[in-house]
Amino acid sequence: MSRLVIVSNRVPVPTERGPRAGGLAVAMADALEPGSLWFGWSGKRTARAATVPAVLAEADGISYATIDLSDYEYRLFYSGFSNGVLWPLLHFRLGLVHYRSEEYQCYRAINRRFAEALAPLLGPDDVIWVHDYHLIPLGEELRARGVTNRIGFFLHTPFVPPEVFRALPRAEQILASLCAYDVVGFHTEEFRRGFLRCVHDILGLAPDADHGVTMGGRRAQAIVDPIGIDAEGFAAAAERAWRGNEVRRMRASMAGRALAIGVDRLDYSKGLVQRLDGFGRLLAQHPEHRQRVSFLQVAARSREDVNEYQELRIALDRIVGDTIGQYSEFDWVPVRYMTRPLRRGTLAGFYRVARMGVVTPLRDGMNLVAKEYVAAQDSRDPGVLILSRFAGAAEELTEALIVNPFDPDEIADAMHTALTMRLEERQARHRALREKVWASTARRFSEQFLAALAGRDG
Ligand code: GDG
Repeated sequence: MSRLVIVSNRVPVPTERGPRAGGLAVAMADALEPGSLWFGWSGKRTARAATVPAVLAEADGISYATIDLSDYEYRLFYSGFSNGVLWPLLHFRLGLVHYRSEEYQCYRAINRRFAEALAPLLGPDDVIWVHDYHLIPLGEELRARGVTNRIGFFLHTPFVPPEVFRALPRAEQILASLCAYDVVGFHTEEFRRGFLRCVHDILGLAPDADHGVTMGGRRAQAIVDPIGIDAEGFAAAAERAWRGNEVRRMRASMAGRALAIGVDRLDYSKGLVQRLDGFGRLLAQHPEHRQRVSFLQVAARSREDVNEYQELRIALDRIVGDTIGQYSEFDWVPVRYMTRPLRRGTLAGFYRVARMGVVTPLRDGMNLVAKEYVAAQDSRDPGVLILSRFAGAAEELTEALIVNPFDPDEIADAMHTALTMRLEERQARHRALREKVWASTARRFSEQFLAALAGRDG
């Protein structure tokens, strides 16, 4: 059997046992088999550029190979081109794109360095699976080093139509890099369509009938493969946590009131300000909910070196402070707000306590929190999922209360509907959602991707 080699920007090295926020790390942990190799950045920043040979470690039968980045490279490659250009662009936020050619050069150089460090570790039968927008040119760089293995790429963010993608300086080069893979995967049909339209309009290549693009004699197959979670495992964790100390403390602190929950990396794509505005409007328009519900927003800090993330934090501090100041009673606060991550088990337990899960990103590739919230519910007395129509998950989870995340009034209306929904309707919606979350798991996601990469049907 061939060995699986996973490549991602950040490798969760086995010594890191703390809680992790981030969809990729969580989904891959559910999918990795013993014998695999995981390659990428160690997460360490050094004063000077790192040497090429990767550092190797092993845990639970999985090998980890990592390289470091210098502070300078981190700034240009990670905070700069990856998170200051590609991330906002792929989330339709052209106004936040800050392109600098030196950052793009560094982005290419780091992808070259990844390829130089990875190529010597590869065996002839290895199957290579590259993840996410930081590493788009990696496949092309491996090919340039004579690697002929099957190489696939999965994009965890949305993909945009050509009208948006054209704004990217070097759009042609980035698209051509994607075409150097054997398989390019997206969460939804809409994203794949956007990609194929870009290839057509910007590169002038016509995709074939089976969503393939042929460039320079090589064919790249574009597939739709929605990511999922280990639903069974997550549900079991939620049940275990229900009997644990933290959930007990949480329930005692609610004193019979309803809990609403939001869990996100602190990111402008997640629609946090509009969501809190929506909750404030619920309290303004429906005074009957005051003192009856509290909103817990867990927003683990991320990418703090990027300006927009610092500004978002200030905006959130302000709206949380305003809402608390305006509506609190001496024995009740409307909003609880944490920027530290929680343990995964605790999170699962809190989802189960919550009467509504509020997932309202302005754009999201998939959004695993939506699926985790569904998996954690008690089917006898389930909570209600409020979900943005612009999350990839909305393509599957149609029985959620679907909202436009740009409209705080619509969010407030959905919250009112959720808080007043009868048990039978909650159960019926949850039954349908549960079936979908159990059918579209992390395991199915990786099996389908690897089948496509091996040239088999999923
Ligand atoms: C990208 C795409 C796509 C969050 N806070 C804590 C915590 N988390 C965990 C959640 C969830 C994960 O992090 C977040 O995943 P998402 O999918 O919601 O979002 P991104 O990080 O933006 O992920 C996204 C995903 O990749 C996979 O393809 O769905 O669209 O943007 O698992 O539970 N975990 C813990 N404490 C926290 O405070 N333990």
